[in-house]
Amino acid sequence: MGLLQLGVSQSWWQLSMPPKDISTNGHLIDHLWNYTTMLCIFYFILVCIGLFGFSFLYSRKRNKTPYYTYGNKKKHLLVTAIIGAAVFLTIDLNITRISNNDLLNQFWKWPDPKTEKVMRVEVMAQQWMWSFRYAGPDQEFNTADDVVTNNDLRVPVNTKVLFHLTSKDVIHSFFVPNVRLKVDTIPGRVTRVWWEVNTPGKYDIACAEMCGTHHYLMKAQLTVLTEEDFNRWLATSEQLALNTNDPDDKNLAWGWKWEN
Ligand SMILES: [Cu+2]
Repeated sequence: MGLLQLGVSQSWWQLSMPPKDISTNGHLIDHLWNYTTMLCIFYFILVCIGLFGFSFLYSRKRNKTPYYTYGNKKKHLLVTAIIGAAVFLTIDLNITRISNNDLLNQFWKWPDPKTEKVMRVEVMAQQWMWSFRYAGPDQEFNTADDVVTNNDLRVPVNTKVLFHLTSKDVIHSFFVPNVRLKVDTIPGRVTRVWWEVNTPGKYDIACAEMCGTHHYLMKAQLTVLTEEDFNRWLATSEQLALNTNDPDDKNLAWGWKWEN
């Protein structure tokens, strides 16, 4: 039924497009993607023109006497060097420059919970599910009042959310297509990622690292709520956590002390 609905409401062209970007920085990734794709298409067309153009120009029909060359004349070396430099400068070096700028100016500008409003979430990946942990009323992680959910991540809209992630078993990858973010979760190490999303709704979270038999089932749901709805949900969940969390339950204590 899902497929049928997709087929009816969306064209193949739409289906081949990336999902809706709901983040403040996603357009940077889209730009890099489009830039890379466009330049690859451009050079592909150039190669085709060369391949078919020269095949036509130097066909046996138009060249009765063969001409042999080793391509080592000054002219040949110059043309080769220019093409090589053009590809390197316009694709390789430029992609490096753009992505480096994006990292320095946006993605590595970590929000500081001490000086601005930041929602903090700890993420534990394991075969084959995602667990999320909120600090609870005491603002300390891995205490009895923590709100812990499985495969159910809820965040407020228009708020910076900072994630610290790790894994219980093998390497997984936290992937949220609508936010254009992907970060590995590694056993024994804490990785970080942050975002700010601007559109309430429900979105997919997937594992993007082949992590075992049920890798394909390792998905969670992201729910972006208005600040009001989020606060109401968090308050209810905190109350529930206070009433039901068992401080001696080892399975519940997978969190860690937050370090910036
Ligand atoms: Cu996984």
